[in-house]
Amino acid sequence: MISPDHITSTTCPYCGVGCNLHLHVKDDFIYRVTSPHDAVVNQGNLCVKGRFGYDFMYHPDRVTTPLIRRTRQQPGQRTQAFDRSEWREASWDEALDYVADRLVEIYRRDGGKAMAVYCCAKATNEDNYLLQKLFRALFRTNNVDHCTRLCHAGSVAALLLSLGTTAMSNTAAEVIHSDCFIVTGSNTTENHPIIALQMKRAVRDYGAKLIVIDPRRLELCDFATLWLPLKPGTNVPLFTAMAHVIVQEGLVNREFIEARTIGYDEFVRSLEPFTPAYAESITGVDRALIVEAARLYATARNGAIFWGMGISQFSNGTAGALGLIHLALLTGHIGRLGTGLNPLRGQNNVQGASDAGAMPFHYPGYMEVDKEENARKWEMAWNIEPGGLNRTRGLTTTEILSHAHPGGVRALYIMGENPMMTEPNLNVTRLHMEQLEFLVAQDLFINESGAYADVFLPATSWAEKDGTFTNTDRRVQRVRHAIAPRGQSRPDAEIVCDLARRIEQRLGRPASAGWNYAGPEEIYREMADVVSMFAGITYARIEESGLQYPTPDATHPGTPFLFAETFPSGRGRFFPLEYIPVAEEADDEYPFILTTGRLLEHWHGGTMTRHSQLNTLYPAPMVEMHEIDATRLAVQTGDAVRVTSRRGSVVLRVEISPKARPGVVFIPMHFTEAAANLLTIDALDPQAKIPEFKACAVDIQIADVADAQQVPAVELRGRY
Ligand SMILES: Nc1nc2c(c(=O)[nH]1)N[C@H]1C(S)=C(S)[C@@H](COP(=O)(O)OP(=O)(O)OC[C@H]3O[C@@H](n4cnc5c(=O)[nH]c(N)nc54)[C@H](O)[C@@H]3O)O[C@H]1N2
Ligand SMILES: Nc1nc2c(c(=O)[nH]1)N[C@H]1C(S)=C(S)[C@@H](COP(=O)(O)OP(=O)(O)OC[C@H]3O[C@@H](n4cnc5c(=O)[nH]c(N)nc54)[C@H](O)[C@@H]3O)O[C@H]1N2
Ligand code: SF4
Ligand SMILES: [Mo]
Repeated sequence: MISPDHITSTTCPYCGVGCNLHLHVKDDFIYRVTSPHDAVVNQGNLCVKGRFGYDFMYHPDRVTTPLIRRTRQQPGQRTQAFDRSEWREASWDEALDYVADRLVEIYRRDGGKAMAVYCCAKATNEDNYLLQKLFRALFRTNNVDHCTRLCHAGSVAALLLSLGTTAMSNTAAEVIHSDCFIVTGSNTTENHPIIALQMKRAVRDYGAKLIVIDPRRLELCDFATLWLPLKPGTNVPLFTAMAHVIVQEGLVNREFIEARTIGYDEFVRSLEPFTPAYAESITGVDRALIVEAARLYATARNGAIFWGMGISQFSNGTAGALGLIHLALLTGHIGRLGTGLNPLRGQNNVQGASDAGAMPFHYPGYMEVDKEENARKWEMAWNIEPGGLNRTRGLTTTEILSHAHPGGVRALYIMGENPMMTEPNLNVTRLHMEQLEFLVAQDLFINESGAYADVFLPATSWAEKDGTFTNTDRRVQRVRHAIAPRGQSRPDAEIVCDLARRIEQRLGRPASAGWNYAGPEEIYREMADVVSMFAGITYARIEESGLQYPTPDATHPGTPFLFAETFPSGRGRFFPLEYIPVAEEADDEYPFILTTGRLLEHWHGGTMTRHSQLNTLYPAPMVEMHEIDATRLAVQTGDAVRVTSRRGSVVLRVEISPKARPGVVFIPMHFTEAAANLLTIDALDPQAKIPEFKACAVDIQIADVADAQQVPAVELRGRY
């Protein structure tokens, strides 16, 4: 038995659950991860990623020296370079001077509109706060965004429209206080495993009724009272038909509607066409099930709704989320323990990166960039002349790349994201990447996007730095370094400050005191001094366990659930909805609907998990399909097929799965050798600008022999 030199308490770097980890360290090496039984969020439970997925940081492919591409890339001819021989090692001074020179050259020539940055939902609040500050304060641009755009943007747009808020209203663990809860568009077992444990406990030990609304037969269906297997893209008619039933049967909470909402009468009129029969004809869900689900939720004492990407990742994603908000407003299932509107946030720190201003329309704390008083506050905090900050909304991630052309975005700085795996329609995304004049990647690995970069800046992983992450419950928790940085890698915040000082000097701006911090706590303080909901959060107070914002002052205990009295917008607003089908439906030429998403063992573009022992658990991509479709195609599990959409084509092996429904196939997004996003469509939700990752049309053919030889045979593990 090894005895550790020390055990460091920190927060998991994978998902938004935010489990507490104990990293056991011997000789500056993490050899084991555990979690204490009294951990507030996870009570000692961990999923396979938190427990075993940390070894990517030791992988030989990790880059720990600054690199510069040997040949200068020209716009229009930029190419991917994974081969180290195409890069040369550089000192930090040389690399940062080069980055500063080229960014300043482009900014001087083309102004702030040519500059853009992708922040990072894997990095800390402090890292993100500083990077958005750099681009806003020094380059006077709001072209600042991150993967939240590809994620809960539809939910955020809907919550802002209706309630004036963006985050989860309640704490996930409160699910044991719900007597009925809906899980929709969320494969919670694989993607928020510890919350799924709590949900199962709510059903098994506390007698709660679970309603699953999802096209796939997920593991949670084993625990559900009802499963509504809808056709992808039909959330709006389904939820609106539930509202129709709730109103028709007089199951509404009159008192709540009168006291706390607006627009009810007009909304009720709009419900008329959305009968359960009409919804059945569109969604494919039996009308009796729709009625039963509506009754079950509406008559609960405490009803809660949890949702995920199956709601927001549609060109009607905002409308889908509004459909859910309406159900809570009709029934008053919000503002109490065990109720609420709970969009499960995905990345470990997507909530925090959004809170810290890594968004094109908002400064930190969701302060709109186009409001004068907000701009003035940040000008004072950042020591900038009045009128200095840009007051126009910036471009979103999806727009930043589509604006990469002369006269548009010329320089892009990517801290820990991978658009060449995670944006839709990769063949077009690639053309945009090629058009950039200058690209910086700050990451642990040269991923599919970093391979296009001019300069690579090696960042440390979460286990080599200090700071905070904010989980899906709005809980700000500590991240602590357990081991020394590998090689020459440096924490993101340190890299950003070092670069900012160089840029400031080149721009001839007075050297502000703003880029010298004693440590991450001082960075957090700078933000919390302006953003009142974080004002009461200090590192001392979150030493043991995190605090849930809003925490307005030093004695405030934090806020487990929101909206007991009122909504930030005052009253919750109903919005009459229309059913707009997905951008691309199945037809004779492309007869299957493709939906994309995640697997328990892997993470997004795979940069972390495919460099981890987790990869051995699920080593190659598979397309999940129903037995009926497999019979029709005359294929069996393990056969290689070519899946083609109007935009691209991939070859991978079949998995006949009890989760699939006929006509709908599922491809995970994690595998570069069969990237799901070669197939997906870049249709966007008009309000949230989120892409339609969850539905497009594909054709499937048996792969020819040459193609089949390219894909390794896979041994199937027993999965749920
Ligand atoms: N293992 C693992 N965990 C993760 C991640 C990861 O990459 N790997 N990523 C994290 C991130 S950033 C996020 S955002 C979360 C995402 O977590 P989830 O939201 O659970 O993500 P997805 O796997 O994309 O699955 C969404 C579900 O939507 C369903 N769906 C598809 N179309 C529709 C529809 O029309 N209506 C409804 N109601 N449902 C539909 C799918 O069948 C699927 O079950 O996971 C987080 N956790
Ligand atoms: N088809 C399809 N596409 C999707 C989705 C889908 O469901 N289907 N889901 C979308 C969603 S919800 C999301 S959130 C996005 C995710 O999209 P991305 O954020 O682009 O994906 P990741 O693979 O998580 O990229 C994280 C990167 O950060 C690096 N990294 C990790 N830790 C650190 C750190 O501390 N510092 C720095 N500098 N880098 C670090 C990792 O090595 C990795 O390269 O994908 C979206 N794309
Ligand atoms: S549930 Fe999420 S936070 Fe918890 S161990 Fe798994 S990946 Fe980490
Ligand atoms: Mo996400």
